[in-house]
Amino acid sequence: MIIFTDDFETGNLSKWDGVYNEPQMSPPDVGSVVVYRGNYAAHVHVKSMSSVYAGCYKNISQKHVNQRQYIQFTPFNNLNAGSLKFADVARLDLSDEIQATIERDVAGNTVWELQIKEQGVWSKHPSTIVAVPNQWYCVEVEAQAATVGGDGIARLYINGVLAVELLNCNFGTAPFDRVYIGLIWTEMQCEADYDVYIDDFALGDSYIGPEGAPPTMAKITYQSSPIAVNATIDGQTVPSGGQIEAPLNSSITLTVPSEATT
Ligand SMILES: [Ca+2]
Repeated sequence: MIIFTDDFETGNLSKWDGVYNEPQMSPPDVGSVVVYRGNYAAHVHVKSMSSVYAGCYKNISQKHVNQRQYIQFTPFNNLNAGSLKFADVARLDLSDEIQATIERDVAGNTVWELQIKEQGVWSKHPSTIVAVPNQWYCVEVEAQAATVGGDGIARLYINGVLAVELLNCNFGTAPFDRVYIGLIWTEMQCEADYDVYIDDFALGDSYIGPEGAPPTMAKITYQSSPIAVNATIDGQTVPSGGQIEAPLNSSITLTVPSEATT
């Protein structure tokens, strides 16, 4: 079941419970330059230094968490090997965390990875799926608290494919408290700043999966005879003809002229 979504079409981060940023970073924002779907996507401008972060969070109380989002990053030249963390399911005491990350060597070879913290102990679990810049990825993190201890579950899905699965995780039994998105953390010192974009976030308690290809156009057919109907798309009058073709997120209005109703 889907519990919360944000496609960022409000143009801001008002659906989230809070934003956070390391002092050298700007808070996350919402822009219209790079989007997966619609007109807006969330954005983090990442400073070139390591150990910086900026993002937003949603408070939850769930033992089984799926968080899905589309992520794209711009090219960057890392000067050391390390990971870049994009998404997190966590407890407020930070005893257990489940994160979608990329792992990069000094040559720039980059793979998607799952990182988990079990009772305070971190481990990295790289997949074989390559992560390249300037491309949207559907990234889903699944986390399940333990029921009796030692039977927690963590999974990473990339573009609908199970990339990493960890059973028998030593998570606690309490519900998870928060999901984070943005640039959670970076271990990499880079030559220059770069950017991370996020769109179509969904939070649920079971597998969510990709949305499919971004929608292009929707067609609406309407009857304009014997009574004339005026149609607008996003406030612009369109020629009458009985059919409107418009992007799915458009605001479409059909009105009957007042003289036609008498
Ligand atoms: Ca959007």
